[in-house]
Amino acid sequence: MVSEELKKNISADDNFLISSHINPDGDSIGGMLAVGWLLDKLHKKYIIVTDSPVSEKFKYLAGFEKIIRYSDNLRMDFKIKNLIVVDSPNLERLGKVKRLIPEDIQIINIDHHESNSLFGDINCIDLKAGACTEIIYDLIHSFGITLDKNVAEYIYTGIVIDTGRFRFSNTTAKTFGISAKLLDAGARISFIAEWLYHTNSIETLKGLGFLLNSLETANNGKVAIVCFDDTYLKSEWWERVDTEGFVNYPLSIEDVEVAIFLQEIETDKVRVSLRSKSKINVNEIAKIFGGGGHAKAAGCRINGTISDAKKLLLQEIGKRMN
Ligand SMILES: [Mn+2]
Repeated sequence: MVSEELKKNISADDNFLISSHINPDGDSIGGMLAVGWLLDKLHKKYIIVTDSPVSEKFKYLAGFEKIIRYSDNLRMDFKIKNLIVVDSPNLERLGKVKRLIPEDIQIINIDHHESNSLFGDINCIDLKAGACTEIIYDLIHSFGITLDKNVAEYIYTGIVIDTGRFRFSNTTAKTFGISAKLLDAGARISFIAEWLYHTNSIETLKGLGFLLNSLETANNGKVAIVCFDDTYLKSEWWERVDTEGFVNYPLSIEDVEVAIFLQEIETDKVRVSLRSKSKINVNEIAKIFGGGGHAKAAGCRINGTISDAKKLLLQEIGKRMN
């Protein structure tokens, strides 16, 4: 349910900063744009800033270019009074965007992560929501504003990405109910499916081949690990690889319960994606390393080499498996 307090503050106050977690996914991107769309309707000023670049994959969303990547020279022509955070369990996950937050700001926290630390002055958390954009759908609905094609696609994108195309257990009857309304409002569902799931760059496929070559298992075949190491980083095409969904390949192996995807983002800094089929809560593991997420999908960053990260993660997973 959307609280009256949230509604009141969004309509009363001016000047918003909208952000989401580092390496924003479809739910973050769709969610930020949907909040921006609502603020436009309410004639508010806002700016959307993220720590990391947004994947070109989502460029079909109208106004995609409104999402600005953080830089130290970023100048705003208005003073921000409110921060709306979408899809982030805590403020640390905003990365460098944290530097833009003044002391006296009001924080509005819209999220569906189990691990959410309730960091907002107003917390709008719905753990049952398949995607944050479902919560934003309710918010827009509470204002009685009619959806158009653009916002329908923002919301739909969040839902398709976070529910794994309506397959994960977070998919509810409400998810389908909202999706029906989005279809009515003009969301191009078959175009989006074709673009998100059946269109790849050659670099992405080369990257996937490279990644699958590194596949190994541990814990009697219950953990599968894939990684991108230095050699990959030295290729001149790796930046054009879209790694979204790669971690699902090792997870698809029969008997594998947990999949680990390691990517050395810079020397001695490893980006970790964790997926679980059910028994092991990977959110708990990611939290140990300062990350977070959901029970079945989580991420974190570990300082060290790929093999350091592997050892640390296998230790933690091992403790929970035995
Ligand atoms: Mn989400």
